[in-house]
Order: sequence, then structure tokens, then C-alpha cells
Amino acid sequence: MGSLKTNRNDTVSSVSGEATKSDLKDQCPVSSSEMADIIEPDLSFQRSQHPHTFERNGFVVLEDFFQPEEIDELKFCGEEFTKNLPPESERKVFNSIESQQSKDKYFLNSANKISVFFETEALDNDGKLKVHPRVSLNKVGHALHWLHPTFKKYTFDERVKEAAFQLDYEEPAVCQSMYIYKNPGIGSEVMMHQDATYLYTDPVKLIGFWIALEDATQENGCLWIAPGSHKSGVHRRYVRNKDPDSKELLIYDRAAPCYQLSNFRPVPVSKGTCILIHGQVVHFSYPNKNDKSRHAYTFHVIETQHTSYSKENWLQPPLEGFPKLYRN
Ligand SMILES: O=C(O)CCC(=O)C(=O)O
Repeated sequence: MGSLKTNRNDTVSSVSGEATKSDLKDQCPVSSSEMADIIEPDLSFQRSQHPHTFERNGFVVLEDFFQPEEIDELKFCGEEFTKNLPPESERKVFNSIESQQSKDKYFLNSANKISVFFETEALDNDGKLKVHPRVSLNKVGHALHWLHPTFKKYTFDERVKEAAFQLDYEEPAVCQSMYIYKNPGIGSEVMMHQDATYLYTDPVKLIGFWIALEDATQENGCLWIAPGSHKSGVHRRYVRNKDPDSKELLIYDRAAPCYQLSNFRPVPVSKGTCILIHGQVVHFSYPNKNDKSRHAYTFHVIETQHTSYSKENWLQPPLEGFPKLYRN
């Protein structure tokens, strides 16, 4: 994001959609000397005198990215998934620490589907629910952005396109999406990681759009991010296992790095905020021990120009390729 750019529609003629006045704000709520580049809140993202916040810190907070009624529409759809759960014998959990999903075809196949994953603590050994269905899910993924009309509408929204354009994406594509529940009392920790560990491109050019569907606070498990950590390369990769005899379909190529907690800052945000997360910035979230849920919708965008998407990544594109952001 080196230089100031005009609106995407002023320069990209192949893209449909009306020109919008971007209301993206270049703000960072984290107080730390490293993060002191907070600018006047009413400057738009692209006109800001400080367009380097994302480049320097590895993330940027865009408040009021979506309107409350738009957020409610997304949240309604997330809640609908909990009303139609798979039968007990087909229930699978997702846990970023214990990583049971590494053994599961169900997880691999979810790349191009809408699949539900339960919290570990929500199921007994037979797949029976130990909690109310409404709070049983960890997440739904990983092709909501393409297969579900509401998630598709907001993923391919002009505000999303503008944000990618401002970050110098020439031909971005959306490779995955997730509805994350982080339910009260049961929502599990997401361990410290870089998104490029999972969605590696060479060179790395990947952004996560993380949209708060409810206020995310330190109490209910907001994101914690290590500012500047995106400048230290990709620390490990999660890849398809080449050993056909192994039960582990997916493996890490290196042990987990040891990150210092003191490098991380909590990033509490209000409902409707979008956090843009650089693919190499290290982040995590604590379990939710609070009585309030912390729903979020997140999706990942890769650059397809002058980059290659790794065939070793767990998530592989559908036959027609990942959907292009500016062309849908
Ligand atoms: O929502 C969370 O708590 C963490 C999500 C995350 O880290 C990710 O999707 O990469």
C-alpha cells in the first residue's frame, strides 16, 4: 500500500458496480508506542495521509464497515445453521489446538461446501449434544462466500472490493470463508497463528477480512494481534501429508513457534467493524468464558496476479478456480 490511490472504479474498467465513496477509516484502537499512528477518524481510507498503517502494523481496523441491519442479516443466517444440524453420527468438531480435523476427510471436503463444525465440549463420545444446539457450533465453512446468497452478497460487496483495491490487489480472489460462533462459555481458543500457514501463496499476498457480527471484547474473546509480526516471514506451513499410510491427512511442516504474549495487543471492536488482517501477522483469540457470544464472519482474499497458490495447502480451489473478487 505504497501510494495513495483513487477510487477503484475510477481506474478499473472491467469491474461492474457503481463507484462508491469509500468510508473506510484508517484507525487503530490499540494503544502502544508502536501503534501510535492514529489519524483523524473522518479521513477516508484512501485519502488518508497515513496509508501505511496496514503495511506497518499488519492490520487495520475499519469501524462501521457494514451497517447494523446488514450485520443482523448475516447473523440471522449464522443462527439458521444451528437449526438444521447433521445427525449424531456425522458430527465433527473443529479445534485449533487439538487439531482432530487433520485426520478428517470431512474437513478436507469442506473446502468447497457449507459444512458445520462443533465445539469439542459440545458433544459426548457418541455425538450427542451436551449443550443447546444454538451454542454448539464452533464454525461453518468454507465456501459460504460462494454457495450462500447472503454471505456471497456481502463478500462481493463494493466496500470489500474497494478495501482490496486500496491494498494494491490487482486480481484478488476469495479462497475461503467461515462463520465463527465463539459461543458463551464454550467457544474455544484459536491458537497463535499466521493465516499464510494455511493459505500459502508465493509470494505471500493474503488478507483476512474479519467482520464482527457482535461487539468483540476482551471478555468474550476478541482478537489479539502482534503488531509488526507480519514482517518476519511465514513461520510454518500446514500441508497435505505425502505419506499415504499416515492417518494424518494434514500436517505442520515445523513445530509451533513460541510467541511472546507481551507482543500481542487486544483489538476489541464493535459490531459492524472489519479488521483487515495481513496473511503473515500473528494473531489469536482466547476461549470465550463470558456469557455473551462473539459471532464473526471472516473470509480470505488472495492475489492471483504474479503469485502461485500452493498445491500443498489443505484447501484447494474448485475446478473453475477461486471466484475473482472484482468480477463477481
Ligand atoms: O475469530 C477468531 O477468534 C479467530 C479467527 C482467526 O484467527 C482466523 O480466522 O484466522
